[in-house]
Amino acid sequence: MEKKVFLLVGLLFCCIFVYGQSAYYKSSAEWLQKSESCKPDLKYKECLPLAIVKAVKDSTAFQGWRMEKVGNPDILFSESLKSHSGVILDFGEHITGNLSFSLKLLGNAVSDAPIRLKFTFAEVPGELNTPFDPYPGGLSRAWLQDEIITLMTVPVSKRMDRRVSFRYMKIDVLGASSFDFAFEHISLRAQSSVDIMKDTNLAVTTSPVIRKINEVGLATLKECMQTVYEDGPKRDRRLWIGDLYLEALANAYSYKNHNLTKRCLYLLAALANDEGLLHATVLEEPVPHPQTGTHCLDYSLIYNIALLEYLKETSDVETVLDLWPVAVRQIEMALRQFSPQWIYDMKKQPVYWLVFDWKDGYDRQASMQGLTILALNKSYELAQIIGKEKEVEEWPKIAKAMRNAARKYLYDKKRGVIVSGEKNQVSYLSQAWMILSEVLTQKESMRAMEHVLSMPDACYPGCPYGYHYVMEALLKCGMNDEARKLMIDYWGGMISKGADTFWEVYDPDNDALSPYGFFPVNSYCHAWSCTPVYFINKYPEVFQK
Ligand code: RAM
Repeated sequence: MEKKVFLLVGLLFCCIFVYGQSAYYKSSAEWLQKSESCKPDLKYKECLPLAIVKAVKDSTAFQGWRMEKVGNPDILFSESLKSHSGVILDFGEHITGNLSFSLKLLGNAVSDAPIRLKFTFAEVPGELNTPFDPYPGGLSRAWLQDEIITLMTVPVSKRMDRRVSFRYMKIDVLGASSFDFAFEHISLRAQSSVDIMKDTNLAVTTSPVIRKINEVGLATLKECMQTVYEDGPKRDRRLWIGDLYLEALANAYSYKNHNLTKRCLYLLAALANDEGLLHATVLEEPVPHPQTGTHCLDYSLIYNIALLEYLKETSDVETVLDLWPVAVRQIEMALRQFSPQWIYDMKKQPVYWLVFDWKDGYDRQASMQGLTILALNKSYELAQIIGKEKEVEEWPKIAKAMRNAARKYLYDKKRGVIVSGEKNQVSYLSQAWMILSEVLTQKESMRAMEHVLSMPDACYPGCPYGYHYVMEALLKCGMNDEARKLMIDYWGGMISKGADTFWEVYDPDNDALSPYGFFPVNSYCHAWSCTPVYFINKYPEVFQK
């Protein structure tokens, strides 16, 4: 009963927030309610530490560190914690939740002073072995998972308020007097909105490496499926449109929790800005709200594609009819950014943030041209399914004009590649987006991809998010062997370096790469990296043979 009242009050606040924003869509408040009604219940599991490990410096290991098993956690229940300060516990898998522990006195000890403990949680070994301070990163220092707790007396039981995400946990005793104490209990209450799947009934012919990639992808997705599709359970712990799209694709081939997708689509729509433009990211707490001012025009268009995929998976026309005005508006907003020649104008005000990939120096113009064409085509397909194509009959014509413009201004016919920006940059992603949007014919697509893959100085992606679209493009132009190789080299490469969930950022040649100036703050269980699950299960003829 109490919970119900609390929820109702919360929802009321949200509605006030939505109305207070002078909502562009008149149904915003209703959409927020629909989103809330799809909020999943979380499933919980008690997890215990499996081993004591020690960090070993190893230049051949990922980020220079690996863990080695040195003992059994049992000793922490009988021996003084003071003699084990700095101990590292391995929980054996990536988990997300709240830590609980209780401490007891040893022998005849009497507690006579407070104790001070520091817990550091890490997704990967390097994170535990790189000093956090002085903090050089661009994002909040508080994302790093080190927590200092002062306990006034022992025996004591404690549940940590902060939800953490990790595999390894280090405990330092920062302050204690002469009395001895040990753990009586320590566990993590792990949470997710789904129960882990380890397999998706892959064909018996599937190679062990692809099986392992599928398994790690499933674990990554499970960790990110909380009460929304989070981008990363350690950081940023919120819904981003790009991550939602890729998670929903993988979900459709695994957990099939389509209600979570529905919740996220409604939530984003309800929190659009006063022009109807979606925020790239929204947060659930303390009440659902957008990260005001954060708009990524590529993500706005990806929303439409996600909506179409949702419809194809669920046949839920009712939801799509509700959200159709949102899709129309995202297209309108994108079209405003084009030149009279139908080329995406990177300088036109307002200049929008375009994500596509975290990669320094990557020119996004051609990618945006390609994505807009694709979004026009997919949104038109959506219109046809729900009987709205009359409303938007000019879209195919605009898409055609953009395609012609792309071929005229962005296609270097001689070399057979798409170029982007003032410096005519050749990148993997410029090719990928022009292939996905069918600006290039099948033959031209293969030529462009072959060219870029063999070009040592081509701009390659920095993230699994970017590589997702490269994979899609390879499969679209029939380069199945190359797609398989890319999956094994790239996602398999993370596994060879010790990944048990896939990382936000991965460049095989630079373990320390970070968009935030400090690799420990990267997310090492990241939603947008889970899509091998989608590829492996959607294309069994390529990946399961
Ligand atoms: C970061 C995260 C997230 C991504 C945005 C654009 O915060 O990596 O996944 O969607 O950037």
